[in-house]
Amino acid sequence: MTGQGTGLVWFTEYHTDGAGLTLRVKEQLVHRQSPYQLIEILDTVEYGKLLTLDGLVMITDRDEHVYHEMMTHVPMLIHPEPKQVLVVGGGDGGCLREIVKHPSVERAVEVEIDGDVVELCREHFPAVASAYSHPKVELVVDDAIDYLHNVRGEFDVAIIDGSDPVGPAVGLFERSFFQDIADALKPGGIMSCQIGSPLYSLDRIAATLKHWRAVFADARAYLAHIPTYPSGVWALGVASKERDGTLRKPDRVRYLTFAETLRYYNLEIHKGAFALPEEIRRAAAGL
Ligand code: SPD
Repeated sequence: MTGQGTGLVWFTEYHTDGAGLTLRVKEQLVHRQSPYQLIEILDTVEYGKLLTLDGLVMITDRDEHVYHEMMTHVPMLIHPEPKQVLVVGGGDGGCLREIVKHPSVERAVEVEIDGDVVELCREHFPAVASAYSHPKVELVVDDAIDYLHNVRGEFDVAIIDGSDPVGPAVGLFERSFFQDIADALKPGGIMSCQIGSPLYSLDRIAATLKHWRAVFADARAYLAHIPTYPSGVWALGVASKERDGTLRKPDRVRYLTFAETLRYYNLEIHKGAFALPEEIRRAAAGL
């Protein structure tokens, strides 16, 4: 944080040597070095509470719903009947909150490496972390790379909600990890994953989709507008174990059971999110 001497305190996440996002801070609530990363929670003037890991924005009160609804409902409504769901990372609990809205879900397992993130989010973001007390949710505090070694054909949907590829999340962008995810999925299984900024990380988007195509039968990128993430537009993606018209249309009937709880996702957004600007489409297609 900077500017203490001026009476105004600001947080900046630097996106490149010449650009960043700056938010005015009311109060620092948490500054904790866990065994894995620096966890900070700040109360900001414009975006409410902000969670950062190693100085990178993870969630804010104001726009976390966009990310969590798009990471969750896109794969969950593509799959015909998701019962067993895996979340990798996601220690704030936002994806779990969205997953348990689906009546078909029998069990949602979250594997998060850093128990301190979960503990602090339960205290400071209770509305985001609300599903940790849900009876269908199991929290495993472990390295997902180790956890997945013994998991075969268990899950219908896997949501990879890691941080950016620095620190403990580096391994979550490697091909071998995606192979482990594919192995952990049942036939017909669907994965979603956050990829990066199309403006700053187009190469990473291309490389990630290439890994997915080597491991899954089908893969597509989509976009969401997340104001506090670098460049404000974020690339996510889905991959499928089958090439059967998968990554097919969302299930309208199931969507209607929780539509009134949503603030960003709807069926038009689902369809439109896969319409990619030309250079992103080419990168995602490996052209
Ligand atoms: N640079 C932002 C990438 C953040 C991805 N994960 C956010 C965690 C929210 N549950």
